Amino acid sequence: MERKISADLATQETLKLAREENIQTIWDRSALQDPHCGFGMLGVCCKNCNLGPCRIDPFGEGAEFGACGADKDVIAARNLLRHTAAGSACHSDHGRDLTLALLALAQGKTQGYSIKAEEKLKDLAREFSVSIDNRPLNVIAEDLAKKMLAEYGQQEGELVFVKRAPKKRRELWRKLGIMPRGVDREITEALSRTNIGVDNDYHSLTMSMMKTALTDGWGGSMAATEISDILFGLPEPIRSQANLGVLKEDEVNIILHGHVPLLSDVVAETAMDEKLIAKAKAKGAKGINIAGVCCTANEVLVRKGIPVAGNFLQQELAIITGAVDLMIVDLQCIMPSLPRVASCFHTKIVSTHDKARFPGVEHVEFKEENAVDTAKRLIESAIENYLKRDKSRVHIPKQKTDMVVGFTAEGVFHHLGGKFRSSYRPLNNAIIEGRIRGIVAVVGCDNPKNLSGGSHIAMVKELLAHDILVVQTGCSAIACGKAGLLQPEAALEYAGLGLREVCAAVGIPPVLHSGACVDNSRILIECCNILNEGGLGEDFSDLPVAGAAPEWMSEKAIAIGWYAIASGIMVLFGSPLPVLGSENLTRFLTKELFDIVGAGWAFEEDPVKGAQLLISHVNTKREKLKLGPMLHAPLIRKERMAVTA
Ligand code: SF4
Ligand code: MSK
Repeated sequence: MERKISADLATQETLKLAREENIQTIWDRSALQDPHCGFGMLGVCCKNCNLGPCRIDPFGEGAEFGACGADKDVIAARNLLRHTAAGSACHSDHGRDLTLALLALAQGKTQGYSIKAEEKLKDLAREFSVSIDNRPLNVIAEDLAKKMLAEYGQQEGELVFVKRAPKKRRELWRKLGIMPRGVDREITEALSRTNIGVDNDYHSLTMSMMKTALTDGWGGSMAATEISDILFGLPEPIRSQANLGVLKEDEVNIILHGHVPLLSDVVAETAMDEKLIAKAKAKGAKGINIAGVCCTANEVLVRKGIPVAGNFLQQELAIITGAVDLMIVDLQCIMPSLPRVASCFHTKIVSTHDKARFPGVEHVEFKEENAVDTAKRLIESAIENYLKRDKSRVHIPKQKTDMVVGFTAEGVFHHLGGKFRSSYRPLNNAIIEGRIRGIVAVVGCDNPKNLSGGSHIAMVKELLAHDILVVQTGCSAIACGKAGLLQPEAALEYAGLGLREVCAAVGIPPVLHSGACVDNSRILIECCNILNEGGLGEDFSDLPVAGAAPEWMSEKAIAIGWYAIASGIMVLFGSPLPVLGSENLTRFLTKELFDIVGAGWAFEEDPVKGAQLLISHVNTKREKLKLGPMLHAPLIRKERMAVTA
């Protein structure tokens, strides 16, 4: 299979350098896996017990059943449920870390943290039935954090955030038996179901996927977003830049990589300390440059405007520039290869989270009670390491693109509603009147099996041409940021006339960057707000909206996809879930689920064709809502794909 390299010039250039220097990257390792295991891709291998491993012949010529008697439907469904549980656990643990930090802050056990969004804390407290009357903020925060933590282990009842969902949807979840009780409760049950000889029906296994993932979207991820806003501030539109070109030849470069903003936010703040800057200058650097990779990047980007060095696929490339003095990692999406790549340069890698360790890598345990001291220590070690940088090996690509980011559910009220009319009405009206066709969330990872970021760009451009407002999170947002789609001017070049008018009127980009992967929960809230505003139906499944992850790779993406679908929002993946070995499960996920929850999966590798499927889905929803025709014909795009093979 011919491997496709990114459309991004900085990636191409640095990859060329890596190959000249014989440094292996994800593209090389991925190619070495070709052809990927067919059984794994089809989802029909199982190693859930020691009777196996077993595999089912998808062509019906070999084994039809595993040793225990499991058929391909059960095996594929059990595997997918395990992926869903792992993805949900990852996001939910992220939310738990943030909640524990809020508790520690409330109890006076942190350094460098404060309540940055007082009103949001109070709103959340009310939602969790925590009294706020004349009580100090820290007492409110303590009670709130304890209640939120208790909910993780709740055995009966319903998650509090679920009350935000439309009544009709909640009733459906109850009727289907997929209303989530507690985060840990459902994840444990999911894993229990997948043990040998427990749940042997792909239908009920699928229902468990949705129930488990709902604990992510309406539980752990939503908690992560809300508490991040409380601790670090509500994002607001802010200018910044993306791509490897944000690294600086004459400054100490520190990369923040991972997901949980607990340390990264403090590092970004601490790096502005005049004494530390003076220390860097004393070593010959002009300053301290902080940049991010992956979703930690998105967290500090949308709140502080810290530039992004790259998305998932660029983490090794950042080191290969030879200009990174320190890479601080926490957890999730951190390639195990990083220490090997770093060993070719002076770059120091420091792990900071107890759950994410690397052999041979210095571990500086991060604790909230000494966050600032830890940040200082790390920055000082980067300054020391700057002296070891071999200037002759520094090769920073020049590419960096301006962007405007930081659009939240609350922000949409402000921007699309206008300064003096905080309301979703103008947004709803733009959809109803046919200026905006609908809204699609294009999110998720970048993947060398696809077009390495290019699929996001091609899909988003096609959607924009059809007057679809695009909301983004994660590495997808970074890919589009690098391509210049997160600038207000992008509306003039890529958006259809209706969307262009709306963007020009309020001065927003046609693609709204909403944050990190956990912030897909913001998109759920935006959908709630659109429904509450009225005129576009009563349930998520009525809305002209959809979700897509053209280059998904993480189990977290599966969990996100599932909670969107369980909520009634159709999701398209650029490569199929590993279920195609089971015709029954595939049909259930891609067809029959639409009749059960009003949404299901679609798979399409070609990003433009994928966009067309999404557009057609949005059109169907518009017809069902009896909305009038669009005011303008779609934009005819000269180029379909700005992607090289
Ligand atoms: Fe094989 Fe069944 Fe054991 Fe899976 S659970 S490894 S299919 S015997
Ligand atoms: S970092 S989960 S590669 S979006 Fe959130 Fe990017 Fe996917 Fe990780």
